[in-house]
Amino acid sequence: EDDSTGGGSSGDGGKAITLGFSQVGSESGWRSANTTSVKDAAKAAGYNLKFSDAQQKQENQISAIRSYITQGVDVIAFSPVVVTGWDAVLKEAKAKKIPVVLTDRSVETSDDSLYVTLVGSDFTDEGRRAAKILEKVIAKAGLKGPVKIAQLEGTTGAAPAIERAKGFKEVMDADHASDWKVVVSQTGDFTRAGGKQVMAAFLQSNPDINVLFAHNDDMAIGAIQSIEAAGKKPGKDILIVSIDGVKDGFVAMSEGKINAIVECNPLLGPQLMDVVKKVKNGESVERWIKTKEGDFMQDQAAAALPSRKY
Ligand code: GYE
Repeated sequence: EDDSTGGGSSGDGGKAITLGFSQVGSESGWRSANTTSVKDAAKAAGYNLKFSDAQQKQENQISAIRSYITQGVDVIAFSPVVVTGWDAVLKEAKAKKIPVVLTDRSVETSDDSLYVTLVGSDFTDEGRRAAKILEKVIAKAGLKGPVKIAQLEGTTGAAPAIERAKGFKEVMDADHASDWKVVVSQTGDFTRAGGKQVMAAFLQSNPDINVLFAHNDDMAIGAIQSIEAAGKKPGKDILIVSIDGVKDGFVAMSEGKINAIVECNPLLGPQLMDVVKKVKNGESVERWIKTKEGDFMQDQAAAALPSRKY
């Protein structure tokens, strides 16, 4: 899926910036909001945006980036589906002197000069925040005895999946080595269908789970369907903490089915367009431009819902 929009004037008399953007896919509510934000911000900035959706496949992203290199765009931005395997194509961009900006997700590379900056969240910290807010959720629910956690991981090999698990484990190992245990953990690929299916299997193999940590709201929402189908109450029999803070997550939270959400802001478009302009003009930018976000408990959900922007 490819499309190209804009191409008008840059508003300052110069030639419009052509930005090639390779999106991960459309796996979640977060992703849809992110795509809208990028498209709207590119339009507002007067850029010529070339956008492609990789449908969560790395090979599609690599070929989109290659085509942007061939077309000679001014700047390439992409949200890498997984962390590894980018060096070759990034070297091709560098050879053609096309700067690369990462958005949302990071890469692992042996050569730091292969990208200019990352605009996105601190996923390790989100994992820590999820564990911290789970402490509150457990205290509030008055859960006694061993905490048996099921973890629904994001896409295998993706930065947010790796780092959210890492941050969560860090707090767990430091403060809850004796009272918390992750009894099952598997990927649900950041999708509702994945969350639903994997949670159903978890409930079969480990019927005594009393906590779910989902790496995103969509998987939590899918899991809720399986929990209810198993005759249990989400948010009561199984306490749920997830990450993102999309509207449907807030709806589930206001219904009492999710206990807490760690926010991860997808509205990166305006910041990205800003950075792209600076990079195009040869200005220096920070290596990591972090997103600011908050944490929400269930009792804040109803009040926060109307003002949620995604
Ligand atoms: O949490 C999830 C999406 O990379 C931060 O990707 C993003 C994650 C987000 O599919 O919902």
